Amino acid sequence: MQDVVAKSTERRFLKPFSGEAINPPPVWLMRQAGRYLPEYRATRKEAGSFLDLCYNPSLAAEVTLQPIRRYGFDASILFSDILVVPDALGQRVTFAEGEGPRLDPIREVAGLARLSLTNTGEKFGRVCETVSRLRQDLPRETTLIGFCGAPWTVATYMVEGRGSTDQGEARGWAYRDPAGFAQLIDILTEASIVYLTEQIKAGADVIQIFDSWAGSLAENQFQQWVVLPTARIVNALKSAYPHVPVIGFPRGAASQLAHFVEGTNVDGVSCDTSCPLGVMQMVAARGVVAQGNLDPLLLVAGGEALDRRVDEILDAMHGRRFVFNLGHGIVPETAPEHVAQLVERVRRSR
Ligand code: 1CP
Repeated sequence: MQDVVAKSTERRFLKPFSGEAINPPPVWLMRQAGRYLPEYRATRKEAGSFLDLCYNPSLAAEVTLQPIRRYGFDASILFSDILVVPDALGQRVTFAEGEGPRLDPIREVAGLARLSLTNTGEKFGRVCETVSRLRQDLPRETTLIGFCGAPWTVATYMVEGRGSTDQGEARGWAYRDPAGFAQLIDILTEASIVYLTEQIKAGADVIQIFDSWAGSLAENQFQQWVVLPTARIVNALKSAYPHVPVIGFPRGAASQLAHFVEGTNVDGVSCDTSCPLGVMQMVAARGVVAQGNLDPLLLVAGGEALDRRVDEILDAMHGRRFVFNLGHGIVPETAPEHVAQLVERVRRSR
């Protein structure tokens, strides 16, 4: 036990979460494993479909480690996808090449009969096997982040059957039949608690909850479908694992961040690109770690524009509880050298 504590205190990533602002700040990037890396594209080919890759512990661990080998990030995020949860619950998910996810949509309560938490064991087990391998294979100073999608965002894919621009079908169901929609959110909340608990048991040091479509909701709907289910997940994890930090990512909801922080009990908030640096400072002043928020397109552009914005973010967050990251995931067009430029710039800051 003492050894475990000694190891974890060496991890720089965890310092802002224990109240210690460090310079340079810890750095990792959302979608740091992915198509911008040639070695990812090679492994992806070998794996077959995208979900085959997510469920193959040896290959999923390999693609998780690729960006760590190249850049030595302070944190590594499990390679998987938020849509593993509906897939494991029994709603078949496919990824059409170049087209994103496809699901057979569930648009009313009767469709929920297709889902069952008791069937998730095998698929969750394969993902957790990846987590255990990673905890063995990662350098000991690298923090391992486990994750899931937030119930609201996962529900939008289950209801729409694909990615959408306005999440209209899900918002419509929530207005038309709030009690029925709440059943779907409850199933996802329960499944997320089980899934994240297993990831922590397998070796995840930190959890991030991705709510990519949180920004499409009205204030009262945000409270009901984002804040309350997230709070349930966070509090369930905290009652069993109080030392495991949980980061929320309510993308597009900068104007509701104070409310999100207060209502969910998260230890950190990942901030999207449109979130003002002043709001990130406010988050940090409340004793919560702010993470973010460089525009992923600046990482495509590179050059001086990239350096200038990295410096602005570092200056604004200097001496505060902060983790350097993007405002959203790395896009496939990104040159790997620009990622190296970014990491070096952050690491050389004082
Ligand atoms: O190989 C490929 O071409 C597949 C591309 C890809 C990758 C690399 C998808 C399909 N998922 C992932 C990995 C992934 N997804 C990770 C791995 C860890 C890392 O960050 O390196 C994570 C955390 C996710 C989370 C995820 N999946 C989110 C939340 C974050 C976000 O991007 O907003 C969402 C919304 C998804 C759904 C999804 N999976 C894949 C795609 C293309 C999408 C988006 C579909 C859409 O709405 O357009």
